[in-house]
Amino acid sequence: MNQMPDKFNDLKTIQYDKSNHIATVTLNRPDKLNAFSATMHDEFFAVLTDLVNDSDIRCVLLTGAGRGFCAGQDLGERKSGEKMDLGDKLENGYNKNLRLLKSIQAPVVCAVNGVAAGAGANIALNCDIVVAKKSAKFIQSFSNIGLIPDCNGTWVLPKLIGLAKAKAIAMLGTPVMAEEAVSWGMIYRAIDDETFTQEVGNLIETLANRPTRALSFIKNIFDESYSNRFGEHLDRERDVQRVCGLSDDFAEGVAAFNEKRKPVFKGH
Ligand code: LHQ
Repeated sequence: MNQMPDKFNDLKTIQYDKSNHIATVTLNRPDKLNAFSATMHDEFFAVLTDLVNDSDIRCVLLTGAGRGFCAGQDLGERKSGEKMDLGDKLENGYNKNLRLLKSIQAPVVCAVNGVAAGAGANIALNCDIVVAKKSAKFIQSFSNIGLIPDCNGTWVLPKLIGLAKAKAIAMLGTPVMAEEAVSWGMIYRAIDDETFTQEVGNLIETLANRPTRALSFIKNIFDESYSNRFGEHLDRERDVQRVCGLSDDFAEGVAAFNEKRKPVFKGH
Protein backbone atom coordinates (compact mmCIF):
# COMPACT_ATOMS: atom_id res chain seq x y z
CA MET A 1 0.00 0.00 0.00
CA ASN A 2 1.36 3.43 -1.01
CA GLN A 3 4.80 2.20 -2.10
CA MET A 4 7.30 5.06 -2.26
CA PRO A 5 9.69 4.61 -5.22
CA ASP A 6 13.41 4.80 -4.27
CA LYS A 7 13.96 7.76 -6.61
CA PHE A 8 12.21 9.98 -4.05
CA ASN A 9 14.77 9.29 -1.31
CA ASP A 10 17.09 12.05 -2.51
CA LEU A 11 14.73 14.95 -3.18
CA LYS A 12 16.45 18.26 -2.39
CA THR A 13 13.63 20.80 -2.59
CA ILE A 14 10.48 18.83 -1.80
CA GLN A 15 9.46 16.50 1.01
CA TYR A 16 7.22 13.72 -0.24
CA ASP A 17 5.44 11.29 2.01
CA LYS A 18 2.69 8.72 1.46
CA SER A 19 0.89 6.87 4.21
CA ASN A 20 -2.64 5.62 4.85
CA HIS A 21 -3.78 6.68 1.36
CA ILE A 22 -2.69 10.28 2.01
CA ALA A 23 0.18 11.94 0.11
CA THR A 24 1.88 15.01 1.58
CA VAL A 25 3.94 17.24 -0.70
CA THR A 26 5.91 19.92 1.16
CA LEU A 27 7.76 22.60 -0.80
CA ASN A 28 11.06 22.69 1.04
CA ARG A 29 13.34 25.68 0.48
CA PRO A 30 12.33 27.58 3.61
CA ASP A 31 15.24 30.07 3.50
CA LYS A 32 13.89 31.28 0.11
CA LEU A 33 10.22 31.06 1.17
CA ASN A 34 10.01 27.93 -0.99
CA ALA A 35 10.55 29.86 -4.25
CA PHE A 36 10.65 27.61 -7.33
CA SER A 37 14.19 26.85 -8.47
CA ALA A 38 14.95 24.77 -11.59
CA THR A 39 15.50 21.74 -9.34
CA MET A 40 12.18 22.29 -7.61
CA HIS A 41 10.37 22.39 -10.97
CA ASP A 42 11.92 19.04 -11.90
CA GLU A 43 11.25 17.43 -8.52
CA PHE A 44 7.66 18.75 -8.46
CA PHE A 45 7.18 17.21 -11.91
CA ALA A 46 8.44 13.82 -10.68
CA VAL A 47 6.22 13.90 -7.59
CA LEU A 48 3.10 15.00 -9.50
CA THR A 49 3.69 12.32 -12.14
CA ASP A 50 3.86 9.72 -9.38
CA LEU A 51 0.62 11.03 -7.87
CA VAL A 52 -1.23 11.00 -11.19
CA ASN A 53 -0.32 7.32 -11.53
CA ASP A 54 -1.05 6.22 -7.94
CA SER A 55 -4.68 5.11 -7.74
CA ASP A 56 -4.20 4.14 -4.08
CA ILE A 57 -3.98 7.78 -2.97
CA ARG A 58 -7.27 9.20 -1.68
CA CYS A 59 -6.17 12.71 -0.67
CA VAL A 60 -3.18 14.94 -1.47
CA LEU A 61 -1.90 17.70 0.80
CA LEU A 62 0.28 20.46 -0.65
CA THR A 63 1.99 22.79 1.82
CA GLY A 64 5.24 24.64 2.51
CA ALA A 65 8.09 24.28 5.00
CA GLY A 66 8.95 27.16 7.32
CA ARG A 67 7.20 30.53 7.51
CA GLY A 68 6.10 30.78 3.86
CA PHE A 69 4.05 28.68 1.46
CA CYS A 70 5.77 29.72 -1.78
CA ALA A 71 7.19 33.01 -3.11
CA GLY A 72 6.77 31.99 -6.77
CA GLN A 73 9.64 31.84 -9.19
CA ASP A 74 13.14 32.03 -7.70
CA LEU A 75 14.19 35.47 -8.92
CA GLY A 76 17.73 34.85 -7.70
CA GLU A 77 18.19 32.47 -10.63
CA ARG A 78 17.64 35.36 -13.08
CA LYS A 79 20.52 37.66 -13.97
CA SER A 80 19.77 41.27 -13.06
CA GLY A 81 18.64 43.23 -16.14
CA GLU A 82 18.13 40.08 -18.21
CA LYS A 83 15.24 39.79 -20.72
CA MET A 84 14.06 36.32 -21.65
CA ASP A 85 11.43 34.10 -23.28
CA LEU A 86 9.21 33.39 -20.30
CA GLY A 87 6.68 31.61 -22.54
CA ASP A 88 9.22 28.85 -22.91
CA LYS A 89 9.88 28.81 -19.15
CA LEU A 90 6.14 28.53 -18.48
CA GLU A 91 5.51 25.80 -21.02
CA ASN A 92 8.35 23.61 -19.75
CA GLY A 93 7.93 24.40 -16.06
CA TYR A 94 4.75 25.65 -14.41
CA ASN A 95 2.29 24.76 -17.17
CA LYS A 96 3.54 21.20 -17.41
CA ASN A 97 3.19 20.85 -13.65
CA LEU A 98 -0.22 22.50 -13.42
CA ARG A 99 -1.57 20.14 -16.06
CA LEU A 100 -0.37 17.26 -13.89
CA LEU A 101 -1.78 18.82 -10.71
CA LYS A 102 -5.19 19.05 -12.40
CA SER A 103 -4.95 15.42 -13.54
CA ILE A 104 -4.58 14.00 -10.03
CA GLN A 105 -7.81 12.13 -9.39
CA ALA A 106 -7.83 12.44 -5.60
CA PRO A 107 -8.84 15.76 -4.01
CA VAL A 108 -5.87 18.11 -3.57
CA VAL A 109 -5.89 20.28 -0.45
CA CYS A 110 -3.54 23.25 -0.35
CA ALA A 111 -2.63 24.29 3.20
CA VAL A 112 -1.18 27.77 2.84
CA ASN A 113 1.04 28.06 5.90
CA GLY A 114 2.39 31.57 5.15
CA VAL A 115 2.91 34.02 2.33
CA ALA A 116 1.87 32.81 -1.16
CA ALA A 117 3.22 35.16 -3.83
CA GLY A 118 3.28 35.13 -7.64
CA ALA A 119 3.20 31.61 -9.04
CA GLY A 120 3.02 30.37 -5.42
CA ALA A 121 -0.36 32.07 -4.94
CA ASN A 122 -1.79 30.70 -8.17
CA ILE A 123 -0.54 27.15 -7.70
CA ALA A 124 -2.48 27.23 -4.42
CA LEU A 125 -5.62 28.60 -6.09
CA ASN A 126 -5.55 25.77 -8.65
CA CYS A 127 -5.96 23.18 -5.88
CA ASP A 128 -9.39 21.77 -5.01
CA ILE A 129 -9.69 23.03 -1.44
CA VAL A 130 -7.53 25.89 -0.18
CA VAL A 131 -7.18 26.68 3.51
CA ALA A 132 -4.72 29.15 5.02
CA LYS A 133 -3.30 30.27 8.34
CA LYS A 134 -4.95 33.52 9.40
CA SER A 135 -1.49 35.13 9.28
CA ALA A 136 -0.96 34.05 5.64
CA LYS A 137 -1.37 36.39 2.69
CA PHE A 138 -1.84 36.02 -1.05
CA ILE A 139 0.03 38.39 -3.36
CA GLN A 140 -0.37 38.66 -7.12
CA SER A 141 3.13 40.09 -7.19
CA PHE A 142 3.70 39.57 -10.93
CA SER A 143 3.07 43.19 -11.97
CA ASN A 144 5.68 44.33 -9.40
CA ILE A 145 8.23 42.91 -11.87
CA GLY A 146 6.40 43.79 -15.09
CA LEU A 147 4.56 40.49 -15.63
CA ILE A 148 0.97 39.28 -15.82
CA PRO A 149 -0.40 36.64 -13.42
CA ASP A 150 0.49 33.18 -14.72
CA CYS A 151 -0.17 29.62 -13.53
CA ASN A 152 -3.73 30.22 -14.75
CA GLY A 153 -4.21 33.13 -12.34
CA THR A 154 -6.01 35.08 -15.05
CA TRP A 155 -8.40 32.10 -15.48
CA VAL A 156 -9.05 31.18 -11.89
CA LEU A 157 -9.07 34.58 -10.13
CA PRO A 158 -12.00 36.23 -11.96
CA LYS A 159 -14.02 33.04 -11.44
CA LEU A 160 -13.32 33.00 -7.71
CA ILE A 161 -13.49 36.68 -6.78
CA GLY A 162 -14.93 38.48 -9.82
CA LEU A 163 -13.27 40.64 -12.41
CA ALA A 164 -13.25 43.88 -10.42
CA LYS A 165 -11.17 42.56 -7.52
CA ALA A 166 -9.09 40.26 -9.73
CA LYS A 167 -7.94 43.11 -11.95
CA ALA A 168 -7.24 45.41 -9.01
CA ILE A 169 -5.07 42.98 -7.02
CA ALA A 170 -3.27 41.89 -10.21
CA MET A 171 -2.51 45.48 -11.20
CA LEU A 172 -1.65 46.74 -7.72
CA GLY A 173 0.06 43.68 -6.26
CA THR A 174 -1.96 44.30 -3.09
CA PRO A 175 -1.55 41.56 -0.43
CA VAL A 176 -4.82 39.84 0.50
CA MET A 177 -4.89 38.43 4.04
CA ALA A 178 -6.40 34.96 4.55
CA GLU A 179 -9.63 36.10 6.22
CA GLU A 180 -10.25 38.64 3.46
CA ALA A 181 -9.52 35.92 0.90
CA VAL A 182 -12.28 33.82 2.52
CA SER A 183 -14.75 36.71 2.49
CA TRP A 184 -13.99 37.28 -1.22
CA GLY A 185 -14.49 33.59 -2.09
CA MET A 186 -10.83 33.13 -3.03
CA ILE A 187 -10.22 30.32 -0.53
CA TYR A 188 -12.31 27.98 1.62
CA ARG A 189 -11.22 28.71 5.21
CA ALA A 190 -8.80 30.76 7.31
CA ILE A 191 -7.63 28.85 10.38
CA ASP A 192 -6.02 30.09 13.60
CA ASP A 193 -2.25 29.64 13.36
CA GLU A 194 -2.19 27.66 16.61
CA THR A 195 -4.68 25.01 15.45
CA PHE A 196 -3.71 25.00 11.76
CA THR A 197 -1.76 21.73 11.66
CA GLN A 198 -4.37 19.84 13.65
CA GLU A 199 -7.31 21.14 11.60
CA VAL A 200 -5.57 20.49 8.28
CA GLY A 201 -4.86 16.95 9.52
CA ASN A 202 -8.54 16.45 10.34
CA LEU A 203 -9.58 17.79 6.93
CA ILE A 204 -7.35 15.49 4.90
CA GLU A 205 -8.22 12.51 7.08
CA THR A 206 -11.92 13.19 6.46
CA LEU A 207 -11.43 13.53 2.71
CA ALA A 208 -9.34 10.35 2.52
CA ASN A 209 -12.27 8.42 3.99
CA ARG A 210 -14.91 9.81 1.65
CA PRO A 211 -15.97 8.25 -1.69
CA THR A 212 -12.83 9.10 -3.68
CA ARG A 213 -14.26 8.31 -7.09
CA ALA A 214 -17.22 10.65 -6.58
CA LEU A 215 -14.88 13.38 -5.29
CA SER A 216 -12.79 12.92 -8.39
CA PHE A 217 -15.84 13.42 -10.60
CA ILE A 218 -16.84 16.47 -8.54
CA LYS A 219 -13.49 18.18 -9.15
CA ASN A 220 -13.68 17.66 -12.89
CA ILE A 221 -17.34 18.44 -13.48
CA PHE A 222 -17.18 21.81 -11.70
CA ASP A 223 -14.33 22.85 -13.99
CA GLU A 224 -16.22 21.59 -17.03
CA SER A 225 -19.19 23.77 -16.08
CA TYR A 226 -17.25 26.84 -17.24
CA SER A 227 -17.22 25.74 -20.84
CA ASN A 228 -20.39 23.58 -21.10
CA ARG A 229 -23.74 24.91 -22.22
CA PHE A 230 -26.75 24.38 -19.90
CA GLY A 231 -28.26 21.33 -21.64
CA GLU A 232 -24.89 19.84 -22.41
CA HIS A 233 -23.98 20.06 -18.73
CA LEU A 234 -27.20 18.31 -17.65
CA ASP A 235 -26.19 15.48 -19.98
CA ARG A 236 -22.72 15.32 -18.37
CA GLU A 237 -24.24 15.13 -14.87
CA ARG A 238 -26.53 12.33 -16.04
CA ASP A 239 -23.62 10.35 -17.48
CA VAL A 240 -21.35 10.86 -14.48
CA GLN A 241 -24.13 10.08 -11.99
CA ARG A 242 -24.79 6.87 -13.91
CA VAL A 243 -21.20 5.80 -13.21
CA CYS A 244 -21.47 6.85 -9.53
CA GLY A 245 -24.70 4.87 -9.15
CA LEU A 246 -22.90 1.72 -10.26
CA SER A 247 -20.08 2.19 -7.72
CA ASP A 248 -19.34 0.22 -4.54
CA ASP A 249 -19.27 3.46 -2.57
CA PHE A 250 -22.82 4.41 -3.61
CA ALA A 251 -24.08 0.96 -2.58
CA GLU A 252 -22.27 1.32 0.75
CA GLY A 253 -23.53 4.88 1.31
CA VAL A 254 -27.18 3.92 0.88
CA ALA A 255 -26.78 0.71 2.91
CA ALA A 256 -25.15 2.64 5.77
CA PHE A 257 -27.94 5.25 5.70
CA ASN A 258 -30.66 2.61 5.89
CA GLU A 259 -28.82 0.66 8.57
CA LYS A 260 -28.24 3.88 10.57
CA ARG A 261 -24.45 3.42 10.70
CA LYS A 262 -21.42 5.30 9.41
CA PRO A 263 -20.48 4.36 5.84
CA VAL A 264 -17.10 2.74 5.19
CA PHE A 265 -16.08 4.01 1.77
CA LYS A 266 -13.27 2.22 -0.06
CA GLY A 267 -12.92 4.80 -2.81
CA HIS A 268 -14.19 2.43 -5.55
C1 LHQ B 1 13.17 34.94 -2.67
C2 LHQ B 1 11.96 35.09 -3.35
C3 LHQ B 1 11.91 34.77 -4.73
C4 LHQ B 1 14.17 34.20 -4.60
C5 LHQ B 1 11.66 35.68 -1.32
N1 LHQ B 1 13.03 34.33 -5.30
N2 LHQ B 1 14.27 34.49 -3.30
C6 LHQ B 1 8.23 34.38 -13.09
C7 LHQ B 1 9.35 34.40 -13.99
C8 LHQ B 1 9.68 33.22 -14.71
C9 LHQ B 1 8.80 32.38 -15.23
C10 LHQ B 1 7.40 32.65 -15.27
O1 LHQ B 1 6.75 32.82 -14.06
C11 LHQ B 1 7.12 33.65 -13.10
C12 LHQ B 1 6.13 33.63 -12.06
C13 LHQ B 1 6.37 34.35 -10.76
O2 LHQ B 1 6.28 33.71 -9.76
S1 LHQ B 1 6.67 36.01 -10.80
C14 LHQ B 1 6.67 36.45 -9.11
C15 LHQ B 1 7.95 36.07 -8.42
N3 LHQ B 1 7.85 36.31 -7.01
C16 LHQ B 1 7.90 37.52 -6.47
O3 LHQ B 1 8.01 38.54 -7.13
C17 LHQ B 1 7.87 37.59 -4.96
C18 LHQ B 1 9.17 38.12 -4.43
N4 LHQ B 1 9.18 38.10 -2.99
C19 LHQ B 1 8.59 39.04 -2.22
O4 LHQ B 1 7.94 39.94 -2.71
C20 LHQ B 1 8.74 38.90 -0.74
O5 LHQ B 1 9.85 38.08 -0.47
C21 LHQ B 1 7.50 38.29 -0.05
C22 LHQ B 1 6.34 39.30 -0.10
C23 LHQ B 1 7.05 37.00 -0.73
C24 LHQ B 1 7.81 37.97 1.42
O6 LHQ B 1 8.36 39.12 2.03
P1 LHQ B 1 9.07 38.98 3.47
O7 LHQ B 1 8.20 38.20 4.37
O8 LHQ B 1 9.46 40.35 3.86
O9 LHQ B 1 10.38 38.08 3.22
P2 LHQ B 1 11.74 38.49 2.49
O10 LHQ B 1 11.46 39.34 1.32
O11 LHQ B 1 12.71 38.99 3.52
O12 LHQ B 1 12.23 37.06 1.93
C25 LHQ B 1 12.90 36.12 2.76
C26 LHQ B 1 14.01 35.48 1.94
O13 LHQ B 1 13.41 34.80 0.82
C27 LHQ B 1 14.93 36.52 1.35
O14 LHQ B 1 16.20 35.94 1.26
P3 LHQ B 1 17.42 36.48 2.19
O15 LHQ B 1 18.57 35.66 1.78
O16 LHQ B 1 17.56 37.94 1.92
O17 LHQ B 1 16.96 36.21 3.60
C28 LHQ B 1 14.39 36.72 -0.05
O18 LHQ B 1 15.33 37.19 -0.97
C29 LHQ B 1 13.96 35.31 -0.38
N5 LHQ B 1 12.93 35.31 -1.42
N6 LHQ B 1 11.04 35.56 -2.48
N7 LHQ B 1 10.77 34.85 -5.44
